[in-house]
Formats: sequence, C-alpha cells, structure tokens
Amino acid sequence: MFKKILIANRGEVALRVMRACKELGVKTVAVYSTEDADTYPVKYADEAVCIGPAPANQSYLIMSNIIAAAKTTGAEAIHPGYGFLAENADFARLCREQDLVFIGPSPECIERMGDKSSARETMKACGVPTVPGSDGCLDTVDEARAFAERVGYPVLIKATAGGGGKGMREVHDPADLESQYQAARTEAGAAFGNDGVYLEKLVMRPRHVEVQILADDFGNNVALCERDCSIQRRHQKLIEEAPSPALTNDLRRAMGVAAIKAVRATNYRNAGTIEFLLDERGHFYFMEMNTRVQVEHPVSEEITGTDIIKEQLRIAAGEPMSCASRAPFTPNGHAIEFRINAEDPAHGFRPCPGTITKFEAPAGPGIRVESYVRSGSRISPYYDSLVAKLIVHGQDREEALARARRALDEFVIEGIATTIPFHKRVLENEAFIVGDVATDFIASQMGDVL
Ligand code: MV4
Repeated sequence: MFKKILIANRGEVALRVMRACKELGVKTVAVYSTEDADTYPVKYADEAVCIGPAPANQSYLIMSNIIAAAKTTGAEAIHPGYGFLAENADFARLCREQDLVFIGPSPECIERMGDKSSARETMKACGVPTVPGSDGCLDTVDEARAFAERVGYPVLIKATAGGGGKGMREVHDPADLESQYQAARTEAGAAFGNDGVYLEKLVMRPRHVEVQILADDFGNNVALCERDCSIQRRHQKLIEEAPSPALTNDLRRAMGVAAIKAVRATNYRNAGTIEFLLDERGHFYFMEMNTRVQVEHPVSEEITGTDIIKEQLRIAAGEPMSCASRAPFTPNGHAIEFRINAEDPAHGFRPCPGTITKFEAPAGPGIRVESYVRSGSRISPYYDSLVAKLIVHGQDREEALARARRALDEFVIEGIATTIPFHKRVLENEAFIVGDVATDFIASQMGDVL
C-alpha cells in the first residue's frame, strides 16, 4: 500500500478519500485554493498545500501545481475524486510521466471512453447492447438522414465530446433533421471545440441504470450491482438508489455480465461505471462509461458491503481487490442517497451559497451522512453546491423510505436554502413510493414545486 497520497479535490469527496486513507494507514496531502483554506478537509489532512486562488481554473485545474505539490510532499499517488481532473487523460498521462500513480484507469481508457461515439463503437464491437444508430460520427446531413431513416424517428443527435446531456438534440419530424443536425454541430463546436455528432434512436421514457464495476491487475472484474439514477433535473442527479426497483434478478445479472464484458474488452482497471438506458420493455442499452468514482458510490457500498475508495487504493497500489469473492449480483437490502445542495427548490433550484448557521445531521441505524461542513461553515459560490449526501440503508426499500423520512425530519440546516424540502416532497409522491419513475419524473411529477 502507498505510504502517502495527494487528494486533488475538495469538499466531501476529499474528506471521504482521506477517511479511507486513515483507516488504511496512508498519510494524506490536501491541496486547496485560498477560498477553501479554512475548510475541514484541509485541517483533516496530514499536510496541506495551497495551489492558487478561488477560481477552479486557477487552482484545482492547474495540473503543474498539483504535480509540484505531490513532488514536494513526497506523495506517491494522486486521487482525483470526481469532477475537476478526474476524467482528464492528459492529467493521468502527466502523472505517469512524473512517476506518480494516478488512482484511476489508464489515460488510454479515459480517452477512449471520453469520446462518446468511440465508446459506443467499442461497446458494440464487444457485444454490449447499444441503441440502434450511426456508426461513428456523421460527416454530412445526408449521412444523418440515412441513419435516421434506417432506425426510424424520433432520433437523438448527440455530441461525441458531450456527455451529461450537453449538445443533444431530439428530432421527431424528418423536416427538422437538417436544422437540428446543424444546430447540434454548432453547439458542440462552441462548447467542446469538437463538432463531431452521432445519432441514436430516441428511447422513450428511459430509466437511468448504471452498473458499478471494479477491476484489478489480477484479472478480478466484479460488478457491484446497479444504481438507479432516474431522478435528475437538467442532468443533475438528485436521488440515487441501489438496487434499481425496476430490475429482476435475471436482468441484474444480464446487466452485470454486460458491464464486465465492457471492462474486459477495454482492459479497464480501477473503479468505473457503465451507464445504461433501460426502456419500458426491460431492454437495456449502453449509454456512457464513467472512468471515475461517482458522487453516488455510497449506495453501492451500502448494499454490497464494499469500501469502493479503499478498493481503488488497493488496485492502484498493485494489490488485488479484497471483495473479489463476494457473492456476485446479490444486493443486501436497499440504499437511497439524497443530495443536499445549497439550492432553493422553491426558486428554480437557484444556488444559495452562504454561511450555515446551524448544521445538525441525523443519526441512528441505517443512516450515513457524507459531508465536510459543520455549524459556521461557508458554502462557496465558486464550486458545486453539494453540502451533504444523506444515505439511508434498510433491509428493503420500504424500510429505506421510512428511514429517509425520519432522517430528513431530523436534519437541521439553517442559514442557507437547501434541497431538503424537495426530498421530503418526493418521499410523498406515489410514483416514487412504488418505484415507478423514469428520467422525466421531476418535470412530469414535481412541476408544482419548481
Ligand atoms: C438518450 C436518451 C434517449 N435515447 N439516448 C442524457 C445524458 C446523456 N448521458 C445521454 N442522455 C440520454 N440519452 C437515447 N438514444 C435520453 C437521455 C436522457 C437522459 C438519460 C439519463 C438520465 C436523464 C436523462 C434526461 C434526458 C435525456
């Protein structure tokens, strides 16, 4: 195992990684912007290095400063967390060149999966189901039209450099194909500096179901069941649960097997996620692969008894994962995560940075809170608005829901608006209670609280 690592991140995920390190006897180096100097993760770390001013593009995104901090403190490896440099192939490559271990997959894997059209081609070639659509990017509108006619309308035009919903255009009427194709290319070019687009048949009312995987250097490739992340608003996840209420054991096994196939075909190492669209008939299709640990990883930890961060560290240190022999595809109970953001759901989820005058987290059986704040903490306007993650775990979904209601009632956050009232409303919604939700849930069911 490593003796010392650097955490190239901030907030709750920085603290989450440091806590895993402490239990493994690994020393930690925090990096921080001047804005974050007084935050708890900076105090918690064994050492801390300031890497620049508040804006992320002058601190958390400056690769050379982070590498220098690792070198001067003698850290052997860098954990990128999520966001910032976590899926930056150049950073992973720079680490390699500087003899630092990047705690994640190879730069080649990050690159291949970062290009969504090439990820799709890779999956199709290894037998993972993909949505019917184009082979590679579309060079002309005539090519787009040919594929659209082959798969049938409606279709979805996607930016190959996109992901997370940016640069997508639906086409329901063939008459709109040309304008939407041009608009998607222009938008993608402006947003990503890459105007490549591809096309898929539009899957109606899909669920977002993603499989957590781990892979080590010893040929162990495991699927830690799935997460259902259908409750999203404008591509921001708000509630995630594991297992998915929509899966049978047979479907869980089939999706797990497909995810492992994808991992083997790409020679993937470390933790990752294969995202699938699940349609109303129970057919699943590859959507994207995330080559990082995700915000919602704790629900998978709860139902599989795994510590995904520790496994990442073991795998990166060249050790075998410790969970390879766990019974595959068998969830233990049910877990749900609620993202508590500094946003006001009564006003279009507008960000509400500011000082938290009182912070009292719920406790008791089956409750886990991942946060980095306490009473008196300031939520900075410079970074994402995540204040805390509430994770509840029960023997079954019904117990998890009851526990969630109790925990949200116990949760006290004063001084800023948060998404807690929104979550309480969702827990009263009949469709959510019975687990019958798709990606249109918030727009179609929660319209009146937005
Ligand atoms: C789709 C789709 C329907 N059909 N692809 C959204 C983000 C990006 N990862 C891909 N996305 C979608 N791709 C086909 N062929 C619907 C979405 C989608 C979506 C997916 C998951 C969760 C929320 C979503 C919200 C809107 C659209």
